[in-house]
Amino acid sequence: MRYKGIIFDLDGVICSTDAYHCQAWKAFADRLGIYFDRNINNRLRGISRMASLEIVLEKSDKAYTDEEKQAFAAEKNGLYRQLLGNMSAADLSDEVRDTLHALRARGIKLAVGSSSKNTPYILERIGLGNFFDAVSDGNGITRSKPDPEVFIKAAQMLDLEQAACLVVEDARAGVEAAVNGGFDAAAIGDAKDDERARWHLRRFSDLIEIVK
Ligand code: B16
Ligand code: MG
Repeated sequence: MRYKGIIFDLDGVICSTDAYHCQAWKAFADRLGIYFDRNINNRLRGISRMASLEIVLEKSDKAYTDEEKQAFAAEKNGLYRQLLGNMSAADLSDEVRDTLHALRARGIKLAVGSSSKNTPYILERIGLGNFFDAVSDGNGITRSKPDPEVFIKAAQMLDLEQAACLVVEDARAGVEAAVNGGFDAAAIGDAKDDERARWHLRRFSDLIEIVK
């Protein structure tokens, strides 16, 4: 077996909450009259809430205090949580569910490695609250992707060396984090053409072929 463990990014890999992040940032930016588009949104993939806010505010000509920024981050998170509240097990695709079970059946340990502080809530909503062997997320790290901390912690929780784990990512910052940490990366979605990744997934189920 090529890999003993797989560490999955959450937003944009396991589920489509990346679209909800985008919707929430757009609503926030519109309220403040700040320009926001898809390219800006793609720069927010994988990075922390506060770092995302700084990028969104680049298009504003106003200077904001730290207190205002904390309130903005809370506002965006409130909008995002409202969208998450409508999620259910139906928001986990059959393809992702079947692939996860097939990987587990091969004896591969499975973990989440996400920058999101909402990870436990999202996993609960989509019916994966108790599924993963380890969950490393934004609540347990001090440095955001492209720092590899979140993935290194996940590998430690799985009791595996980095070289024995594959990281699956939709963010360029996440692919960079994986490579920085000594992991192989499988890129999907927005990051699928990132040349730093060892594998380029057309679809999530391609993982089954990779681990053979
Ligand atoms: P939160 P991932 C990341 O999750 C998102 O891609 C990124 O857009 C977001 O800013 C970050 O989580 C923090 O999320 O505000 O929920 O704590 O892609 O690493 O699973
Ligand atoms: Mg992601």
